[in-house]
Amino acid sequence: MKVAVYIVFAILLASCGNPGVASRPGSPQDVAARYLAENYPGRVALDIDTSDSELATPDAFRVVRGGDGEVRVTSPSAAGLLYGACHLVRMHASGADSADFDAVEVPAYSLRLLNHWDNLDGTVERGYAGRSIWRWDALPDSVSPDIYDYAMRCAAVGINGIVLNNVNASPRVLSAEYLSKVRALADVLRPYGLRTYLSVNFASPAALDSLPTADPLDRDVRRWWDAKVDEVYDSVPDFGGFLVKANSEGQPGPCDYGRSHADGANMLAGALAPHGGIVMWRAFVYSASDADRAKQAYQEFEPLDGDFAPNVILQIKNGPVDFQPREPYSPLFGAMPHTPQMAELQITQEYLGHSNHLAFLAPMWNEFFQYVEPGSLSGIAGVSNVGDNACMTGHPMADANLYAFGRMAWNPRLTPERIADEWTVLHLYGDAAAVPDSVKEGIRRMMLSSHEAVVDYMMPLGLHHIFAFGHHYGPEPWCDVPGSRPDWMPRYYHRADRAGIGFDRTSHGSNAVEQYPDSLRCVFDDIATCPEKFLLWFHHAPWTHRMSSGRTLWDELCFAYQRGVRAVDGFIPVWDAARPWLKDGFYEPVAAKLKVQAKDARWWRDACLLYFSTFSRMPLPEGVEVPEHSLSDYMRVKLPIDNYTCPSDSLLDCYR
Ligand code: GCW
Repeated sequence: MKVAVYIVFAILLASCGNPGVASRPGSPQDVAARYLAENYPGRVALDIDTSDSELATPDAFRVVRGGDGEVRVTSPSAAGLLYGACHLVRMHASGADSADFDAVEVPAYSLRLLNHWDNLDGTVERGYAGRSIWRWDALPDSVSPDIYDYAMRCAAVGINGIVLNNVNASPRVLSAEYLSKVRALADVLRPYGLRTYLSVNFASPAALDSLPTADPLDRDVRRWWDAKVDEVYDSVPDFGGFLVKANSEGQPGPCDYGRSHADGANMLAGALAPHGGIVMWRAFVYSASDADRAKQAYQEFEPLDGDFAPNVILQIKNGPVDFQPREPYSPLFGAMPHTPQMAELQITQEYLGHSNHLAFLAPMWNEFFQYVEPGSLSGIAGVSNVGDNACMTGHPMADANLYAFGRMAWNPRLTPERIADEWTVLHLYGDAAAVPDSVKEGIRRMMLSSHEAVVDYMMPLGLHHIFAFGHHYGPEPWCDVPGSRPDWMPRYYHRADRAGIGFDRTSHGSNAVEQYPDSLRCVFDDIATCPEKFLLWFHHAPWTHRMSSGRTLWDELCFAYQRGVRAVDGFIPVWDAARPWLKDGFYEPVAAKLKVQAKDARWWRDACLLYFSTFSRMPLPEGVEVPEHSLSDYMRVKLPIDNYTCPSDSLLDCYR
């Protein structure tokens, strides 16, 4: 089949006035035409072509420029045409000569998904950009116009599926009432090449229909899921499948009935298989056992390799604990050769300063792909940072993370530099061609160094999980909530004492290193070869341990915190210098947030160093600023959970 759509048609489409629900385009090809009409000046033909052997997957596309100047985009699918159109717009915006537009692009993964942790009451777990963009209450009768914009933003970076609701899933999402809302959303998302998925609560049969059990081997339970899945597909014929958090942090699961994760996943997979649906089963499990939390997911899942149905994919967080500012990769990756796996990355900045701190995450994800071979994965999911705020991602610069996630889900080998350059040209600068090189270079360096800066002022050298309890904003390495699980307390992770600091996961300690392939196990196990960025993840090192810089560990720690503070201070003049070149809506909010970030960076440095010095009993080295307040003052700081900014300059006024 060959269908050519020309821009003239697209202009007609685009000129229908403010597009209400009814006049929105109906297929990805229409969306592509419309997008080109609005963003690309030349003539473009969009042709479905199923005969091109280089276009090996449906979303792949080819872009060629004909002799007459017309550009031709071909793909086996309408969605591929949309991705090709977006490629063209990207290339055009970045000032590339149209001769360079020619490309064959095949996405690395057929599953490039966003996971929304959106609750049905409109709140968003770990969301820092307002309430749920879905506006569940208004559905199905009214669909927020923001959703169309969001869908286009997703399509423009190649995302092709969305899990609509929180993994801590309410059973109600599968009720008839909510399925009608889900259907309305799926109808809106479909033309943008976005498939709809749902998180499901494993106890749904019991919770929704009062079955006496949710045991996956129970015949009635299986029937219930079969019928429920049929009902879902009646509403959404191209429904993608289920995402499941089971037996994790209090969620129900198959282990409640003495069954394994494979039993649970396979039961759902059996219901979905006739419709072509999949199960994404999360590996984020840990119990309050004595075993090192970093080892538990591996211990639970590795023995199940080969037991899962073919349409089950194990969804694994990038690191073995939980989206910390820096973690080594999870050793489950690559350890289950008979089980498809996908990576779960967190775009929302739960552990990276929420939507107050600038942290461009492409370098962090790039580091993950240095260890995990992209080709070993079947898909990739990102926990969304989107809400109904005017700035959809809460921090104007956090849009770069949504962008980076999509681009890396398409091609994990794209460099952070390239992604930062693309995003700034498309979204940050008014007229990119006019921006002086010095400004561009300043912004590029700021973005590329921003994640490392956050690591430095929060948790350098492999420290992790020393956040304030609950909301995870700000430092609380001393936190001790009586009666709470030890593995939810920072001390469990930093283990500072008179001798040193860090979690001994070596062969002499918890032996978490044994879960890594031999080549890495040896490197991580030996304090002399362990990369210093992971030092305190794997070792309980003496305060006087000699670092490669020649400094003691204590001094190095102090300098790292100080370096993080300096880096953020340095972002402020860079941002000010860029002011004349920025699009509207960027300068003021980011300038204000950088001030908060600079203040928070000092808070982290001072609180952590004062606290750790009670163990090291060593002085701050010269060059590290003297803390403004006392440790006991910092220990009294209590941040209200829903208010992370304040006008006052004094931390103690703000946060107590
Ligand atoms: O990071 C932790 C978060 C929880 C989250 C959980 C998970 C959705 O603090 O809020 O729950 O991970 O990934 O399941």
